[in-house]
Amino acid sequence: MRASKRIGQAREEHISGAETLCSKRRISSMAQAFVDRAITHPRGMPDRIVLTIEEVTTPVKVAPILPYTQAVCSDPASARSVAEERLRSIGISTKAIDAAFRILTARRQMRGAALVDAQRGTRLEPDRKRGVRASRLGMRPADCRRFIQQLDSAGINTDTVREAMMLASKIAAHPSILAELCISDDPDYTTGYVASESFGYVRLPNIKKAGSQHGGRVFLIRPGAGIPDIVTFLELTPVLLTMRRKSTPKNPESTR
Ligand code: PML
Repeated sequence: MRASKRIGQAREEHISGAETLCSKRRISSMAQAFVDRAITHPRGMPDRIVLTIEEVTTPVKVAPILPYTQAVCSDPASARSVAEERLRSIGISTKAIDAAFRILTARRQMRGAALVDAQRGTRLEPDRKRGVRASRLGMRPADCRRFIQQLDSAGINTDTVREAMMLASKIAAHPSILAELCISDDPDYTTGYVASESFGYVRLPNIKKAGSQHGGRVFLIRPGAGIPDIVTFLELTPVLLTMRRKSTPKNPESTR
């Protein structure tokens, strides 16, 4: 679902978006829930709601939801130093970390995510303007209830956190994506995260100052990995997220 509102003649403001994977039986109720969500969003009433329902014809992969922790950071500098420490701990180079922060704090708004070589810090996505969009992910209702309970008891059960954790978990499931760094592009949302299969989903409060327009997602890629395979996985491979963990961290030394 994508909901938006026209501003003037040429611009469209994004109001909300959501997606899921579900059985045929749940199509109507999911469609209703997404429309309800679009018309009650705090960003305002959309004037356009696009609902796309597509049959899944490729095999569905299963991946666990990453465990989460929350770092204590009082400002962007301390959030950055927590992220740097985590990324270095799995062998991401300083060059690549600096490149990721440069991309995420640049004035120009990114559309999709950037792919960055975890050693050289070079950009790898085929189309820099468009970036790469992680899509086609969902959760079974029973897992979803457990997920909500877990986040509820931590006081962080919001659409934003749920969706970010699901997205990060799909992304971390690809063997050549070593880590992700995210700063929300919502000017009022100042919590970001750094995530990987090795250290889980680490929330970074105050990673940007309220009112800042910058943000986006950077995926740090194992050197030499095949980019078309990664892009196909992110954009087209359906992944069902589960609450069960299998613990096989990627080799932390492998990018050195
Ligand atoms: C969280 O609070 O854990 C989510 C942080 C990132 C949100 C990114 C987004 O705006 O989608």
